[in-house]
Amino acid sequence: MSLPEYRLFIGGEWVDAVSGATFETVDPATGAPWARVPEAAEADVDAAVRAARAALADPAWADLAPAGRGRLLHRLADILRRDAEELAVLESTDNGKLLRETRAQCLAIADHTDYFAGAADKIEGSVIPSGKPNFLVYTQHVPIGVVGMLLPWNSPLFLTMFKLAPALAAGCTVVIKPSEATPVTALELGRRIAEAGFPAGVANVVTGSGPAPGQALTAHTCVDKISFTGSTRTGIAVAKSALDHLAPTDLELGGKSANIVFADADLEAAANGVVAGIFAATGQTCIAGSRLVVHEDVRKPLLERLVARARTIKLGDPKDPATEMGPIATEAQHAKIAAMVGEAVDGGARVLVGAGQGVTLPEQGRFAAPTILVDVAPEATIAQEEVFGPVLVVQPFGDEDEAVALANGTAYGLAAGLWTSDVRRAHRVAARVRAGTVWVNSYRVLSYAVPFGGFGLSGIGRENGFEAIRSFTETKSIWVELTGATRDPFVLG
Ligand code: TXE
Repeated sequence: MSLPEYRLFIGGEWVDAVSGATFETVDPATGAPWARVPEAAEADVDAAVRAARAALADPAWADLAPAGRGRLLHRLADILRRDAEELAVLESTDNGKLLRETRAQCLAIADHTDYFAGAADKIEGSVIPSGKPNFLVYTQHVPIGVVGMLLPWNSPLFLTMFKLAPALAAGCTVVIKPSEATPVTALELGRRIAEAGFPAGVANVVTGSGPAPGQALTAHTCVDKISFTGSTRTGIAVAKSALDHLAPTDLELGGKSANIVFADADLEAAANGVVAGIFAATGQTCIAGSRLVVHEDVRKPLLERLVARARTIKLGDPKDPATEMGPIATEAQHAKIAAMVGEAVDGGARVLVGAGQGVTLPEQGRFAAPTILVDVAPEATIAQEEVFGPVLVVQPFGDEDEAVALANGTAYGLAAGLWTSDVRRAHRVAARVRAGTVWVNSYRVLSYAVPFGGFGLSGIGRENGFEAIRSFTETKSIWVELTGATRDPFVLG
């Protein structure tokens, strides 16, 4: 059977890679290839960047009023809402995520796009009392220019929209490079961007495997800003490459987030939140609550609940509505999870629940078992480094200071959950935890309106909310002399 074939989206046209090369993308639930996409190389990336550069100066985009950009984005939101089911199925096929989650995400991206559509004509500057009485000084926030966007495979469309909607609202033009593991939905998004009526070249999509196309994008001197989501290691390489031509880089990277459960917590709710944090999306999320920091007094009853729930999680076909955990998206990720768990066990960790210990894996497809590890030293790799899989490390504590020290005891700082019925403790600990997002008595909730990003190795910059639009602009200060007076030309005014 021939696979559906896609082409690159460059300058409003659908084109093959210059080399003519293609690669197959695989459905992780079956292990079978299911679509064929172009293998872009440097020449294709260069063509996409040039198209974005040309679109930036094209009056059809450059002279479009901000409200006009908003109207195009609203149109795109309507199209995304109309096609949410179709996109959700494609997304689930490409990365193995549960259809019920991709469905929610595909509806969420439409709302996300509407939010930024509404913001497009509200990017206000200010009038500055400059201290120079004969000058009127005001600022404008102008589009930063061409934005290179590099995306991972775990929530391809959802994470693309975190970048794309605010960048277009700000008036930028973009080149999107999806992960080689999940290239299809970015190209499908390109089709819908064209349908919405965005001028040619405003958004371009290039697909390719390996680091080369991403490297070509970050190194391109006509790219004015890079926005990256992915691993910390690649993020650092991307930022260094962009720095060579001084393109600012926003990085949304990994995490080793803690769910902190105090003795006064509602244990039923906390157990549910811990499950959401580590087993939802098969643990393949940057915000995974991969460490359970739990008070000694409630350790036993909470772990009993978690082990019982982990044993009954239904693994299987991500498109089956009964499935709770789908497969692991890539072969490399599958191997990484197994290696990290193996190393932890060799180092003395005890498996409370895991593969062959209360969990049977489906015979077909790339699956990983919900796994809970105890007796792990805080400095062990499994307690310090992102697994990006369904692996929870348990870290008991005796008092609040110890809880905060454990929670803050990694180089990351993306998210944290606090579980307590004491409102004073909730605010006190929320203030002390070094994380970009802190949920109190909840976990894994995001909104287009709420800034999202990390401290430390979890990244640089914030996505979502109005801050996201600002990050795609440069501030320009305009000085207007009001009196006609001449000044001493040899003295700074
Ligand atoms: O990500 P990469 P990978 C973590 C997770 C996972 C690990 C590896 O721990 O095990 O990353 O996943 C492009 N210059 N996260 O290899 O390498 C690449 O093609 C420019 C956490 O998939 O970070 C892809 O489009 N670009 C994360 C994107 O960068 C390069 C989500 C991300 O790839 C490049 C995913 C280079 N040198 C994985 N090399 C999260 N925090 O959400 C690769 N790319």
